[in-house]
Amino acid sequence: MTRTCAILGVPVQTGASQPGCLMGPASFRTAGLAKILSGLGWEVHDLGDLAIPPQAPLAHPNPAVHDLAETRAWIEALTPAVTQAKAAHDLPVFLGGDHAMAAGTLSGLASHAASVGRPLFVLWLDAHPDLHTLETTESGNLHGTPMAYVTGQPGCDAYPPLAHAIDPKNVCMMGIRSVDAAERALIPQIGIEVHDMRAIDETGVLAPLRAFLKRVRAANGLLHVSFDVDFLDPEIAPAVGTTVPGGASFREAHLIMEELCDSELVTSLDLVELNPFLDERGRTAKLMCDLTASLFGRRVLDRITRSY
Ligand code: 6HN
Ligand code: MN
Ligand code: MN
Ligand code: MN
Repeated sequence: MTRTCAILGVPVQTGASQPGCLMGPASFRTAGLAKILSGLGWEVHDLGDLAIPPQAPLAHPNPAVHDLAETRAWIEALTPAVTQAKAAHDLPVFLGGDHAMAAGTLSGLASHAASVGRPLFVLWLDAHPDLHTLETTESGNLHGTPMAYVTGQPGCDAYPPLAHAIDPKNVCMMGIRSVDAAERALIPQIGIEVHDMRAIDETGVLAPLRAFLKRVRAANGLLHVSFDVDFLDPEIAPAVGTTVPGGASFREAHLIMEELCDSELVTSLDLVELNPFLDERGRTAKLMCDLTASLFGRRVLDRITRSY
């Protein structure tokens, strides 16, 4: 049976400090994402771009917070759109847009998971844990807050009420290498599994990934992958506003996507933080498309049988 994939553009950029992520969905489309996925045998439905109406400013007791009304509106627009896109397609892909998008995609996916009675797991590929609340963020850039919101942390009540929180124990982070003090304190407190770059240097990506996938399979979980461009080393992926040196290599990233493909566990995907204004002749957009192709079944040789 042909598997179906939806593509939904989410041109949010107000969660970041500098403009440009607005052009993310257009850059992915220009790089030929839909054609690449249909070439791999998927039935692709491009749902176009989501939009929000212009917003009146909304103040927050934390004076650093900016563009709160926009992020709220994106969450409100995304939650039902994502629930619907997931109900109708095997593997929807959400094209950011900055990572504030994940506050809405994960809230929508958590609702879908609750409606089908399965737990939602999240693989978070990022240099950052994005675990700030609206009270702890010092930059005020709300792309640093989605993980705190969707796991139901106090301090996010200026966002829309969350119908279904995600269990932090169902979240696995890889690639982390820039953590602020408030986030550092929260990680052990809520029990998120974090593999920082030092851990990945020690173990490689496969051992922790396979252990996580085993947990997802045992729980019959849905698996969402949230892929922030800054997970990758800036030498290979310059088109992102929050570069941190020492990121995942070309092969580490492809190996994760290939292993995810073989597992057949992934049920949705975010591609976020691509800032085409900072790209070099589209190379970051093309790399992100190639990585997505690995997740959707592109391979060098015919599939070998693997037993989990
Ligand atoms: N991202 N922790 C920093 C901040 O400003 O709160 C960086 C956030 C980066 C956000 O990776 O999507
Ligand atoms: Mn469709
Ligand atoms: Mn992020
Ligand atoms: Mn990041």
